[in-house]
Parts: sequence; structure tokens; C-alpha cells
Amino acid sequence: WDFSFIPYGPLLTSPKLQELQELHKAKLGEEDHWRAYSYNKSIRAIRGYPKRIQSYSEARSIRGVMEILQTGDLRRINYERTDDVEVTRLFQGIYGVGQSTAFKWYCAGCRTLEDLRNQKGDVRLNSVQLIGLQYYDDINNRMPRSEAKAVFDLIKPLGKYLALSIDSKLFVEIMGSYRRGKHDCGDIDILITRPIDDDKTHSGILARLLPILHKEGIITEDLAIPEDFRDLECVYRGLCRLPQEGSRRRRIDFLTVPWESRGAALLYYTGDDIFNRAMRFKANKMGYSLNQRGLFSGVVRDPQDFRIKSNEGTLVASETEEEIFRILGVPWQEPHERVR
Ligand code: DCP
Ligand code: MG
Ligand code: MN
Repeated sequence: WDFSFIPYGPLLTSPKLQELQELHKAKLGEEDHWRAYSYNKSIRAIRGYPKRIQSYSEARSIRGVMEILQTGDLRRINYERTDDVEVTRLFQGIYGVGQSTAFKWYCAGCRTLEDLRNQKGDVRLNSVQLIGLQYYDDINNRMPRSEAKAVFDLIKPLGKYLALSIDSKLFVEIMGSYRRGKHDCGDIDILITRPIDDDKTHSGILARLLPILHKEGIITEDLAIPEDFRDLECVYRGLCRLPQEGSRRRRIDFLTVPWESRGAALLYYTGDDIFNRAMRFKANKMGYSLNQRGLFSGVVRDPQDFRIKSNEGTLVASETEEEIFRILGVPWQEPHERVR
């Protein structure tokens, strides 16, 4: 038995496990959803197992693990790439397409992006998916760090300029892989916030900034716009480009957060996602709950479903990253160190 594919504890994800889950979601149709359900449960159990599985008896003690090992699916993942997994993976590269849509299109007879363009099998893409299809290569290509900087250098002064006519206290920072110092970025993540004083806030800032960015040809397509631009916490997703000949479309995200959440938001949006999971795990171990809004104590969770909170808890820290690290007893790590 080879247990080496199983990750160390709950802090890491295993690409193999994810592939296994993908395979089962794809393979098992409606008629066999109970089996799919039990597989998902097993995979969660493995993910939640606190140490590396080393023996047969240890593996057997985790519900459902033996079934996965015995069905040979693990072998299939290691040696064989089946058509449906390949195709659904291709389709999921389209922005706005998840596993179930991808599989639906596969079942409709589509195998290539060209098939989707030709609406083979009468498949219908929504407006976001059409953009995702149109810029498939651009979106799936990471940009050099310098390009993320160039875009941000165009946007930041605009934000500031806009803000200056209101006030000069706007905080505009680039987050995600860029802040971690990576050489290439999958997208550009921009955080905006502002201290609340003089009765002023950053409320509505995106409603003013985005039209300017559209007009300048920097933002080219909207993918997801905030429910209410007046909210202090907003998420915007779109495509952007350097306004010059031959530049590619790039993914861009804007996030606005209330000023008092800026530390927790910085922490969350800097990532990476695996580091975040480790921090949340540490917080949970200590009886706290950590999210992009802050570190909370006394959060009561539904015993049936851990994801559901029956009580929001009390805010413990949220204004600085340092404070959250300190309370969790995690030695300070610079953004570039926060990687798997
Ligand atoms: N994030 C997270 N969990 C997720 C998605 C995101 O914790 N499921 C956090 C951590 C990420 C940050 O949000 O670092 C930004 O998300 P991105 O998807 O933009 O990821 P990165 O910027 O880290 O990488 P990339 O270069 O691929 O954009
Ligand atoms: Mg990013
Ligand atoms: Mn992003």
C-alpha cells in the first residue's frame, strides 16, 4: 500500500485527492449520487486526518479509505487520464464554469472549446462564460509581475486622484501573489479601504472608479459586480489590460473592506490559500474563528455542520496582521514567507 499520496494532516491539500474527488464527481452520474456522497465524505475524512497515514490498520480506521484504495481509482489516477476528466478539466478552465456545468456539456457531446463555440449539442453559455471562452488563453496564462505592477501603477493614482477630490485617506494596496513577491501573478488583487472619520468612508468608491477605468480602456469586461456599491465590503471581478497594442486580457479583483477589518483582510487576501488554511486551523484549535473580517472568540458552530455558525462570536482582533499573528502565537511571517 502506498500512502504517500495522502497529505500530512489537515493543513495541506493533496492534488491527488482533489483529482480523485474530480474523477468521482465526473464518473458518478445522478443515479449513483450516494456513492459520490460517500466518496466525498471519505476524502474529507482523509483531509481531516491529523497525521500522515503510515499503515494498513491506520488507513482502515478512517472510514471509507479502504474503499478508495480497493476500487483501483487511485491506480487510475496515477496511470490513466480518461477522456471525461480531460475534457471537463479543459471546460473548467473557462471562467464561470464549474464541475457540474463542464460535465453537462461533456454529456451533451462537446469535447473541445470549438464545440462550445459552435453550440454543439445545443449547449448555452451565459454571458460571463462567453467572456471566459473568448479570452480562455489570456485568463489561463499568468502575467509577469511587472505587468501586474504596470496595471496597478495606472489604477492607484486614479483611485488617489478620485479620492483627492474627496479626501486623501484612501488606502489602495495590491494583494495576493503580488504582495507575496511572486514572479508571476494569476490575477491582480486590489484592496481598498479608508478610515472612518469626518463621517466619511470609502462607500461608493468602486461606483466612481470603475467607470473611469472602463473609459481609460484599462478595465474591459465585468465578470461580477458588487450587490450594492454603497456597502463598505464589496467584491468586484473583471478583466483588464494595459491600454496598449497587443496587450493581453488579465483577471482583476477589487475588494473593499471596512477600515477596522483591514488587518484581517490584508492577512486573508495576501494568502496564500494554504497558509490561510493553516492559520484558520490554528485559530480553531485555540477556540477562535478567523476570516477576512477578523479573529473572533466564542463562535458557536452547528454540531451537525461545522460550517454553519449559530453565533457570530466576539471580535478579538482585526486591525493589524501583527496582532492576529501574536494572539494566535504564530511567529511573524513576511508576505513572501507565507507559502506552502
Ligand atoms: N483566498 C483563500 N482561499 C480561496 C481563495 C482565495 O484564502 N479559496 C485568499 C488567499 C489568496 C487571496 O485570497 O492568496 C487571493 O486569491 P487569488 O485567487 O487571487 O490567489 P493568489 O493571488 O494567491 O494567486 P494567483 O497569482 O493565482 O492570483
Ligand atoms: Mg491573485
Ligand atoms: Mn484574485
